[in-house]
Amino acid sequence: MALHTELTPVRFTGLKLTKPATVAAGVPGVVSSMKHVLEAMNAFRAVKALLELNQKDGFDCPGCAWPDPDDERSPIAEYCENGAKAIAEEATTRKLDPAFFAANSIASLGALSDYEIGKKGRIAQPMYLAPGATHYTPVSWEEAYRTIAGQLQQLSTPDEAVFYTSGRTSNEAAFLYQLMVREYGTNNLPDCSNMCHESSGVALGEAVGIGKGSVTLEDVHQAEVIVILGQNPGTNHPRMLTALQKAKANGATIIAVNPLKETGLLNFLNPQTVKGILQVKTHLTDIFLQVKINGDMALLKALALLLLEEEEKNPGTVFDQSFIGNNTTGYDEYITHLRQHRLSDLSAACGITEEQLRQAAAALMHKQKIIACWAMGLTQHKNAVDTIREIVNLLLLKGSIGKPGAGTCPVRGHSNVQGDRTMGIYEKPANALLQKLETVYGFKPPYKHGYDVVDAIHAMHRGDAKVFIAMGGNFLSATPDTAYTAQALRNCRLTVHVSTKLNRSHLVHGREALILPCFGRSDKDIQQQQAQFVTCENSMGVVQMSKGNLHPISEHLKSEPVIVCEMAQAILGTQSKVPWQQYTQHYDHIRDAIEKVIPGFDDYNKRVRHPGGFYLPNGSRTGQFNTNTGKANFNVAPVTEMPLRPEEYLMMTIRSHDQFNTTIYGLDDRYRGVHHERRVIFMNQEDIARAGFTAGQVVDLYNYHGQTERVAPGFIIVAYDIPARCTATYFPETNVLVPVGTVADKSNTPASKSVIIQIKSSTIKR
Ligand SMILES: Nc1nc2c(c(=O)[nH]1)N[C@H]1C(S)=C(S)[C@@H](COP(=O)(O)OP(=O)(O)OC[C@H]3O[C@@H](n4cnc5c(=O)[nH]c(N)nc54)[C@H](O)[C@@H]3O)O[C@H]1N2
Ligand SMILES: Nc1nc2c(c(=O)[nH]1)N[C@H]1C(S)=C(S)[C@@H](COP(=O)(O)OP(=O)(O)OC[C@H]3O[C@@H](n4cnc5c(=O)[nH]c(N)nc54)[C@H](O)[C@@H]3O)O[C@H]1N2
Ligand SMILES: [Mo]
Repeated sequence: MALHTELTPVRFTGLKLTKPATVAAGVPGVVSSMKHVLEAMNAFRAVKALLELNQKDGFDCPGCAWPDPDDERSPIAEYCENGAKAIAEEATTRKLDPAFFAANSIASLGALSDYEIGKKGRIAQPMYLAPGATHYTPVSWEEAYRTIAGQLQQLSTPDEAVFYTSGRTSNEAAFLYQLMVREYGTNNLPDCSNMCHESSGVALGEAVGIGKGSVTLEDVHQAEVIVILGQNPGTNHPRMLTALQKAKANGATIIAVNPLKETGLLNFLNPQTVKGILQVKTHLTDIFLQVKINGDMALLKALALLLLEEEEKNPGTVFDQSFIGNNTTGYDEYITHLRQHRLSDLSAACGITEEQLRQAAAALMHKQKIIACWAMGLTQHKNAVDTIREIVNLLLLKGSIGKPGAGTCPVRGHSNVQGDRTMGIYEKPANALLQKLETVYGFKPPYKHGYDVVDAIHAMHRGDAKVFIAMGGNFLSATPDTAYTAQALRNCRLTVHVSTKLNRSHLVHGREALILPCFGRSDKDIQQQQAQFVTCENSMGVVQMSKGNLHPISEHLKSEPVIVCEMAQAILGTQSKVPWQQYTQHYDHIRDAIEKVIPGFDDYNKRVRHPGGFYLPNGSRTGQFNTNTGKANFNVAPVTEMPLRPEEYLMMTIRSHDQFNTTIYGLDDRYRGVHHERRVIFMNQEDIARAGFTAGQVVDLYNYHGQTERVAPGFIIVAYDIPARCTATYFPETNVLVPVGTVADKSNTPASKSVIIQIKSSTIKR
């Protein structure tokens, strides 16, 4: 059994359990965030950063993509506990200088946990790892660019290089990056979206003609019913709770669908209001449906079936027949399909009683302003695209899209993941974008589609891709099948990371490796004596400016746009048709270029300077469905169940309250009552007894997909309120178990929420 402890060290930190919390945020949230901030920097820098966070003339939170209020923003605290932690992590004054890298070998750093690695500090100058070397050494920016250009020029085709992007990259940097990559000659532009909301993008594109959500924040406030599926907003989008609170005040009903009774879905104490501080809590969820993992398809069909029953009894009272007739296709086929189902079967398949299903259907029955919100609990399954289309089916039956207070709300992850796509970071670009690049710049971009994340891992593993360049992120730890991905990266001739913080992808590297340190959101960016800002697009399609205000921790850092321009000049040389030099002088030039290439950015420089920014056009918001049929499309798809053998369980890999993806802020998961330990597996009490285990016991986790044994050793069993045969562990510790070969149909997203595992007692001691 290969343990790969350099990929995830196995060490227990001292588990303490408390009762799961029933109220989110409030004063404990404020205390927790201040603790993290003050550990990382002095109070002056902390106050300076937090005062500017998410203000109209400040910087965009590097945490999640939840939108800022269009109208009034709280002058002191337009952020959440986890946004403050994100800032603490980024704006830390600890730095990794050459002495640090001289004193710490790759092997010794690899033995640290992700939490320990992250706490080391910001990378302070470009670093190089020579072939066979054990330590990174300092390198000049020029030498680093020459190494990259040299390796890229030696490839037999540009398609042997892969250019990854994580979702913090600004619009400006993302636009330049795809421009460089396409002029170089490939569409190998995988991004974190491939592991995140790709299933939503595909489903919504097919169903309503745009891969983004349709609602605005004001719609959420006005909704009559909000259905939240597969999402844990209390931890991952805490400011969404404020919007839900407003909706509740306006009379909304909230239905939550989740295998876990997540605290943030239950009650909320808003720390930014007097009421919150005085402990007056808002009860959020009215109907809680504790679904089995991936039971959502059956659940959604059950709701549709119940609505159909009532519509047939009293025609025209439940479905919006005029909307359906005028704006949709495929209604008859869908209804015929729906009739083939029995409520009792659907109820068994999703694990929700018929009574509860009827209660939820009744809440939807005579309402039109319905919003569905979802995140990774839906997107990371084999049938994710069909499940999301089933959500749209339900909204279409009710005519609940393209009107105020109603529509689709896929809640995005990284703060600019949506903007990066808008800028053309996509392995399958539309021809229209490529033609535009050709007319504006006069080079011929490649039309052949490139690798997404999973394809890129396979290509590097086979040796078909030889150079890996990442604009942010932590590819090794974020991707599935960690041992397989590690081999893929190790097969490369060169791996390059443009990064703020040290992470495991720097330690599992190609023959040569480079780390290029860049500014984060909070850093002040001055070019040619002028303060620059960048722009980001949030989850609801609002483009805003973001301007850092903190003094960078090292004079060797560069901004992402400048790094791309300089790298492009080194790679493409004087042949390039792009005025890279000009783009580094003032970012307005980049935005002028974006305006010429990307639709919806007219008067970009002017409109983005307007406080609060501007909304991008969105057909599904206004009821114009730019699909293949010109209408919104119903979809017919079956309920699929994953058969489990008696010794097998389904595992979802989720986030704790103290992490941002692979960045581990702390070791607590306060709301779920788990403290000071991440190597835990949440199990149903009866499953524990049936398997002959006890809570607190240490077990090893196995996956056997495709005849490969994958093992994650050393996890402590925590008895938890979770449906039978369902388990949960934290990402990224269990990514070793996620088979690279189990992906969502059509979107190719790793099925990180439905991993089939076996659980065996371990020889490892607590
Ligand atoms: N603080 C913080 N904020 C973040 C992040 C972070 O790591 N930390 N990450 C950012 C990113 S990139 C993203 S994509 C988002 C992620 O935001 P979420 O999607 O909320 O994150 P996960 O922890 O993956 O949570 C998935 C939720 O879905 C539930 N779930 C799992 N499987 C199923 C299922 O089959 N059906 C249903 N109905 N529910 C299921 C889980 O119980 C859990 O509540 O958050 C963003 N914001
Ligand atoms: N098993 C499992 N796997 C998952 C998921 C899951 O739910 N379960 N979720 C998936 C999802 S939704 C996502 S989005 C991916 C995330 O995948 P990634 O986006 O690749 O991972 P992150 O952990 O967000 O990346 C963190 C690193 O980004 C760098 N960084 C931070 N800020 C900046 C910046 O401003 N500029 C630059 N250049 N670098 C910066 C730092 O060096 C930091 O170490 O993971 C996916 N993987
Ligand atoms: Mo994400």
